[in-house]
Amino acid sequence: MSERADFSPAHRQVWSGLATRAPGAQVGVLGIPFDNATSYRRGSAFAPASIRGLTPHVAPLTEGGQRLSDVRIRDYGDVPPELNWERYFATVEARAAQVLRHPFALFLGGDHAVTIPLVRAFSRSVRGPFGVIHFDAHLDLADEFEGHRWSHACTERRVLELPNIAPRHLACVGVRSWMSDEAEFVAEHPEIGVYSARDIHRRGAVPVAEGITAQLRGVGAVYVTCDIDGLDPACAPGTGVPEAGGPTTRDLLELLGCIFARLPVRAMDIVEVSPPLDPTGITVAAAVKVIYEVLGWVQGRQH
Ligand SMILES: [Mn+2]
Repeated sequence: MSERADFSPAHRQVWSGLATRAPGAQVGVLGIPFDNATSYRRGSAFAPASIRGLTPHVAPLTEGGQRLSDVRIRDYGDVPPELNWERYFATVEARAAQVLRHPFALFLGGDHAVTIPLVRAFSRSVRGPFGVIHFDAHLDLADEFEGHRWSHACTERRVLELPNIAPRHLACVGVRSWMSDEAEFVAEHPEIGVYSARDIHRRGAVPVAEGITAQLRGVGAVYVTCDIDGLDPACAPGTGVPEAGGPTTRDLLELLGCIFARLPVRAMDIVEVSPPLDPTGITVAAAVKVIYEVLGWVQGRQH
């Protein structure tokens, strides 16, 4: 060991020193650096490296001062991108299945299309019906977008084709941008929960989260997909398709805190963080803040 390392605090490592290769880690992590499905500005392929790169500068404590001393993270690295989209998604699905053996799985996108193979793996890893909470400015319920059925605008439409999820167990949160075929689909499926950015602003994050937990009550497992463009661009400018008028990072933390306390969330992804579009780094910082609070909630479950 070098002298320099001796003077370096333990948390000056990736994941603040919480990473381990030993079996039995509570949290498995996988990066999916893929942004070929982005319809506008790219760059989310750089997100896993940027997110990990910030973690040595974060102390292993939550915002409430809880030490993350009991959480261990097994980081499986990234699924290296390749040009064959179908083969890539098959690889992502297979690698995700391994990560889903941990009590909690954290996936780092990538654009929102990566959620398609991730939720497919999730649907196979759970018994019985599961729910999805989709935090996003957009619904991602298009059947096809610009000729692609695996566009990042089609994510939840593909998810609803899986055998063990019903439209009534999908909650779209932070919504403030629609396409006409999405409006038609939601009109045909009024049991889909749509919680708009305006709902969060007017009613508050916790009452909205209580509505979501009531909607998903009874499902055995929940997957949370967190598109960073769900946040207001003031909080998260570094993303491909920004939409003004969104909730704050504070709102998101309050929402997720309530959801993790009340529902069996077994996996989460954070997608659409685009470091090249994030000159001050606040979008990556927002993602890391959310991740560390999630680690605190996952640790709290063991006790
Ligand atoms: Mn999305």
